[in-house]
Amino acid sequence: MQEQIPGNYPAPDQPIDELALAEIKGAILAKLRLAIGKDAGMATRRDWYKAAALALRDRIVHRWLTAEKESYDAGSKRVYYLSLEFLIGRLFTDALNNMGLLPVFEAALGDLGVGLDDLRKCEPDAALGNGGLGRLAACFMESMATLAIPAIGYGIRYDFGLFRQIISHGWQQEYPDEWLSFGNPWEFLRSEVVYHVHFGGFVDHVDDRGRDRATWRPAETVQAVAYDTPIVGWRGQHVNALRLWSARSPDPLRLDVFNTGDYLGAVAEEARAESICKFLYPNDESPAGRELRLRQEYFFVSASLQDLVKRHLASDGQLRSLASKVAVQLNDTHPSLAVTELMRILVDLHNFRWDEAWKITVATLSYTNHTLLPEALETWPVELFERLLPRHLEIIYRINAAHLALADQRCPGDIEYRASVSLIDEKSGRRVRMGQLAFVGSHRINGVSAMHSDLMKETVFHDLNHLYPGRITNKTNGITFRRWLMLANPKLTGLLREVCGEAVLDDFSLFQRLEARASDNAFQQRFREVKHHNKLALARLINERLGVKIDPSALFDIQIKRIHEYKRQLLNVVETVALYQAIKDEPQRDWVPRVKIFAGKAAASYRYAKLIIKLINDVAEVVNNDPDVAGRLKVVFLADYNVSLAEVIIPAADLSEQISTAGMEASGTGNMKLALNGALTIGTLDGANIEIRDHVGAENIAIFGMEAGDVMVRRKQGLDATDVISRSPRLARAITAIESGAFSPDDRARFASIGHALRYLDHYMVSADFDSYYAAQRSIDARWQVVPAWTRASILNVARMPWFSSDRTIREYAEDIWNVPVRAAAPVSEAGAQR
Ligand code: T68
Repeated sequence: MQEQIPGNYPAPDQPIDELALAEIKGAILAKLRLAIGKDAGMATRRDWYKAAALALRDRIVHRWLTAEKESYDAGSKRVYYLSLEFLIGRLFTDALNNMGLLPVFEAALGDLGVGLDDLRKCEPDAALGNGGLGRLAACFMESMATLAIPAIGYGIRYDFGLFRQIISHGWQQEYPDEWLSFGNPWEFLRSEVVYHVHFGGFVDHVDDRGRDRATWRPAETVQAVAYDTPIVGWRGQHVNALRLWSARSPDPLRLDVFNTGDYLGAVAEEARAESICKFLYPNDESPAGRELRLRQEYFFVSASLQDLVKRHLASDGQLRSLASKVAVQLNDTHPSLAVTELMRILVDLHNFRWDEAWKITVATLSYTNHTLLPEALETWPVELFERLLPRHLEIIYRINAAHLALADQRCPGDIEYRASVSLIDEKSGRRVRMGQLAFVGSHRINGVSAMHSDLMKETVFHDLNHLYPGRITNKTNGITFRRWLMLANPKLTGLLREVCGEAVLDDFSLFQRLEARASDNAFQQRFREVKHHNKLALARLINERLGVKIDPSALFDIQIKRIHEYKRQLLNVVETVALYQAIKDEPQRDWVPRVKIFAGKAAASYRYAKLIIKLINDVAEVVNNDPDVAGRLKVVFLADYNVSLAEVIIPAADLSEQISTAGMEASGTGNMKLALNGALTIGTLDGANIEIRDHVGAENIAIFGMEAGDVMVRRKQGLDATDVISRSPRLARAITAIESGAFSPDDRARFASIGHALRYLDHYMVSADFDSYYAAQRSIDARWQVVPAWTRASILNVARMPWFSSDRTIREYAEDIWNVPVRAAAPVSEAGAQR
């Protein structure tokens, strides 16, 4: 019998060690009694889940404390990843898998009469993020732990995460996400780790022997309390903390006010403080409540910087060396205030000279940009800054003065250049530009795909790039294969282990061994069986949730992501309508059976996106109930898309829809997850689709549509799509059906605005790209019918995706941006590697 090595991913045929099994059973039972206060007879599933999670957590904590101590003793440089979003999903099986304890826990729970899978589902998703940006932060946390980079993720512990989506009569409705209502077994409340965060008031200036000394006299103080969640890396060798801040008032109950009988007034301060961490902001928020957003941003930046400065002082005794021991990554502009806060800490609180403080700040910070869409670039009214963060505004002005002086040197007298690089936008009622602030205050600014990084240089940051050449760098996104392949798709993982060897779990480059088998009939058959198994699971889920029966041998055509005009779910729906009409015209033809599966949330205030959801559901209603297309076309919208639902959908996908208007999707990461699981991509030359094409080969992906340059040209020419519609009877007919109420007999004018937009305001080029997309879809139909060729392309997609591991991305950050050492490759035990 092979020894069970802790943290080793056991091979499928490896027997469970009896001693380990007994120990885990004992640990779970002890937790059930002592931490939950129940015995086995009384315990609910949720009690069992918590007991098992706590037993697992104990095992992680030992590694965690060891890793902490080692990195402190070694004086290692540390990475701090500041992000307002961490879209983690469930942690239980992720942590079990990385600890190599999945089989033994499964067996132990089985012996105790509970199913691991049932328990797994008791865990609510931690949905502290909107979409790609938040999920990227979660993948990065896992990869940093895997690569043994000492790191802390800093964010906010929102009481309510991203809203729960319910579809009622086809419309999206939002409900609060009460993810904490049954407690959270992963987190440690650090009651002793509390920082004061200030707002408002005014600034005093005194002349201290020729040096201006500023003292901020804030009007309001909020406390930030730390909650730590351990994030364990692959094989459990290293554990990092995700530290999330919760807000509370230093004065939770005003007894004097309470005693006058004003009970609400007595807790008003507490309510105001707590509102900071009450809920996650949706990404397309309305102006109402935006002040709260700025408060959130400063709250978590200030607490995080105080924490890391304290840590650094404890080990180094002075701040001069900060940049050699600390790398702070700003995940988008939401933590941009770190530039001003670090300057304030150094200059106001630690008496640094301005110029030296500035050098330290720039050398410490770096910034990741995730979007070029002008409407998504953060700016704040100067007036709001003045009111909320008066000292920070002064600091911004001073940074800007030096920065504009440099601009004047570079381009003397060029007013436009000056205006374009300025930290203050003077055009739309003075506003602070957070992107410019983050750029100027960082030594590296990265985009998230090759094309996006190039566009950064050409568009939004063109002039800043000219002023600070060499700062912009590209770091193409990645995804963690542990969650998106091993956990989500154990059967495909099994095949990979068999064909590529056990070492494939540690060295993804071994995926290439699949290539030799890509045309092998017997292997193809097994590969298809895996896909079929995953499709059956998704079909079951769709039937349970929607009562819609789908054929698991149909082509599963998947578009899962936030609902946004630029992501063009509308293009997909219009094509669905055209296909529906075509099938009805010629019902006898040999149509490829397709199931169009959509999932995604629209921001609550984004009315047009919500109308698109309604359209998808209205089209589904008509199509799914039309006997003329039965067996050929089904349309499904799955509600409440989240990480856990993605884990079921992705392994079942045949076709991945990555159809954004070229130039608008910074990278995409769903595209990588789907291709890794063997879906072929139909996509535009946008974001990381381009790099996916380069890796999988142009013959194994379906590219269509305008390129980013064409889009810009067409925009300049005007958006009216009458010309393209008049040349495409198919498109004209689909639009007419939609706008005239063919899918909304109860309200024929419901989609008139969509028809209007498609005809005259084709900003996202849905009409302009339609014919090309329709043709690409029909070529997919043709390919699907040649089963061996399709299977081969699907296998080659899997085989050629290793580069998109977030381990590769994090290695690049570590080398080019953070300057921290990285473990060469996760150590593989002999037992693990040689099987
Ligand atoms: C996404 N951005 C990009 N933003 O759209 C996607 N925005 O192309 C990319 O792959 C991903 O980031 C990771 O780099 C977002 O997800 C947001 O969620 C967001 C949130 C708040 C405010 C603005």
